Amino acid sequence: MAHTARIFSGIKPTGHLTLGNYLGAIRQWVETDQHRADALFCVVDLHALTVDHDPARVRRLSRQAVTLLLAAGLDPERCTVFLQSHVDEHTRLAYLLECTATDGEMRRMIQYKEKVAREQAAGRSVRLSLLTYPVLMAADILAYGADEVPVGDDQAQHLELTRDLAVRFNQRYGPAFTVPRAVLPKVAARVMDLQDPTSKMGKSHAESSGIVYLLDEADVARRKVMRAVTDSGSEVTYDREAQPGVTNLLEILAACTGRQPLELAGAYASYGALKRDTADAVVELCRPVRERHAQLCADPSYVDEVLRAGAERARGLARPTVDAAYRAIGLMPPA
Ligand code: AQP
Repeated sequence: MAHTARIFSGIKPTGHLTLGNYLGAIRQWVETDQHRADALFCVVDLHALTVDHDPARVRRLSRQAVTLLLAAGLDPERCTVFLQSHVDEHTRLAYLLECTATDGEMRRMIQYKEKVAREQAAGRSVRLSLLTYPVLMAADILAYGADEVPVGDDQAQHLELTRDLAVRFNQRYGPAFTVPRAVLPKVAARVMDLQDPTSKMGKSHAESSGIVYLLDEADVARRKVMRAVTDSGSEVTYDREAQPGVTNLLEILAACTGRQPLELAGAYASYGALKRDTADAVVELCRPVRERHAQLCADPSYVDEVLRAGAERARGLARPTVDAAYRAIGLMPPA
């Protein structure tokens, strides 16, 4: 019998979900992944605690993220949608993986270095969980025996670490884990900030004028795109080095319309027209998601039930794998 792929992917409730999250991840989950595989999609709330956070906001954003995933088209009849903190197996396994990873490899993580710099610049202390967070991410994936992990390219290094940990654990203690692989979206693997097109559009960034949130009103989203930073010169060329602003717009428009950025570059003679069409495309892309989100908010018990059923299924899948890893590493099972 053909093997059905198992897919795991997650999203952090560190801010309102963005166009980057949608084009780089959620859309592929909705359109492809939930139809072709046994897919688990997790709002990874524990990961939102690695930096300064407000408890009430994390709770609110967690519910909002789940609601938006359903609004975007994840179907709980087809896939498993759940909250990370509802399934204890993630943290249980993370400890075993902390005993597998080394201090040196954790400190080499690019995101860790970047975030340490950010926290220190803001005068905040660095939480230990910021260092160990990629191990928890590895546990998220390995607990489910996932073969594939759809991610944007910002997560590629963490995926490599997950693979290394799985291989190392299997070699030392016997075959406990499936070694997963990253699946990157073909276009819009990295949507950039509209005001700073050399950095990623990230939902946790404080400056929001270059970030389109999925729940932005149409006129707000339009204004953000129309005010996007473009580059010196006036020709529309697809060149990330020389024209990062224009290239970002071309990639967003391409991702929204299913066309190729290079082909679109040839179709525009001015930045203004490119911005207008990109703004229209973004507004039309987000509109149905926003409308469906409003409908779902009117029925919170539906979202609660999705989360309850999702956690139950996830627990059932993860527990045998994590129990087996506990035995393999040398821990005595309870009598
Ligand atoms: N700008 C982006 N372009 C393409 N894909 C993106 N993703 C995130 N941003 C972009 C993908 O969305 C999924 C969930 O992302 P996340 O919650 O892990 O990261 P975030 O939205 O970037 O949130 P933060 O808190 O702003 O992140 P950092 O940690 O960078 O501070 C992932 O598949 C991600 O690749």
